[in-house]
Amino acid sequence: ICRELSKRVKLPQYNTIDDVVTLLQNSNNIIVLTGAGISTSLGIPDFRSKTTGLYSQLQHLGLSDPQEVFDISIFREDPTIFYSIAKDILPSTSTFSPTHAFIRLLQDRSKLLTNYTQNIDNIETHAGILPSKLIQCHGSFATATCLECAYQVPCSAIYTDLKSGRVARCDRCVQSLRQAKPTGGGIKRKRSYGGLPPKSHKKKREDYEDSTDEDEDYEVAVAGVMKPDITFFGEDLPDAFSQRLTLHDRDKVDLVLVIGTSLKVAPVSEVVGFLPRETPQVYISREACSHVDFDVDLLGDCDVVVAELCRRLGWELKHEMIPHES
Ligand code: CNA
Repeated sequence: ICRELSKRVKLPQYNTIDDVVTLLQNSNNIIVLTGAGISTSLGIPDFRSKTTGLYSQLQHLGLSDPQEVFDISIFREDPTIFYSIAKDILPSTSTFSPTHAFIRLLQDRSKLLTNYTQNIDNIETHAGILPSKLIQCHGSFATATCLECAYQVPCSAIYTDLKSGRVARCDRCVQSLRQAKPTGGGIKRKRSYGGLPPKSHKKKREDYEDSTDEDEDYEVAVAGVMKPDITFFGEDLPDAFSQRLTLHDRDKVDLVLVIGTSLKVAPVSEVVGFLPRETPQVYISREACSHVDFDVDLLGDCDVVVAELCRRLGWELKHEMIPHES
């Protein structure tokens, strides 16, 4: 009850951008909680921005709810839905935004406790955020795993499939299908049709009997589906998320920066309320977050806001997207 009451009382002493500058100067255990908004300047759409967000572009898939693209039970039923849009959120760049550079700067200045990112683009790694400082709450595109046999590969192995919108299949499953195949080769192919094929297909089926290409097509078509190791709705978050938060960070944190997220996806949306209320909480995003009462809202483009914070702090934030003062 005390926590709930205190949550409603805004800490009075922090209101302005200069208060945030002072907080940044004095804090040494900062939690930075990030979302898709920190990567939009790199051309990766977020989910919920009104005209540019992925959800507004998904109407054509005929889904009742665009979140279904990332629903694990729907993925298991029909992975083509996810694969048809994966290329839109797949990072094709190893660059990072000024906001990623800012988080790296906090790390270099020994001020970063943990960067909890909801992003799956793995760009924090390109920016040099150390694995020991990074929790990828929703996994990432760095690796992919077979739903059938749990074989894991780096995502580079299925990159071509992701880019072309084709469902990636497991190499190891393809191999074992080949090894299990009887020498005649025809039995498995016939099972796939579940009975006699329509007459019009007969010639084609006969052709299959001697066709290596068709054998390969079949083997690939029934092999295990590769799923990038991102956390879909309906899947558990990595254990490291709650372990780090409860056992490592909660008692140490002295400042919370929430950047570029609508805070609408649980359980990450509950992190701010879970941390001690006496810890100052700052929100940096384009629009205010109506369901969380932050001490300070710095509204605007996050790259611009962090550049301005660094300018006032006298910290050099090196990035090609930030104009240099002459
Ligand atoms: P969201 O719900 O789309 O919210 C993004 C927020 O950022 C919105 O409130 C925007 O107004 C704001 N925003 C967008 N661009 C900027 C900008 N340049 N400066 C400041 N604010 C900006 O996305 P969330 O991250 O809150 O939702 C969590 C989802 C999104 C996670 O499951 C992610 O996996 C998922 N996602 C990740 C990526 C990525 O990895 N880059 C891309 C798209 C979606």
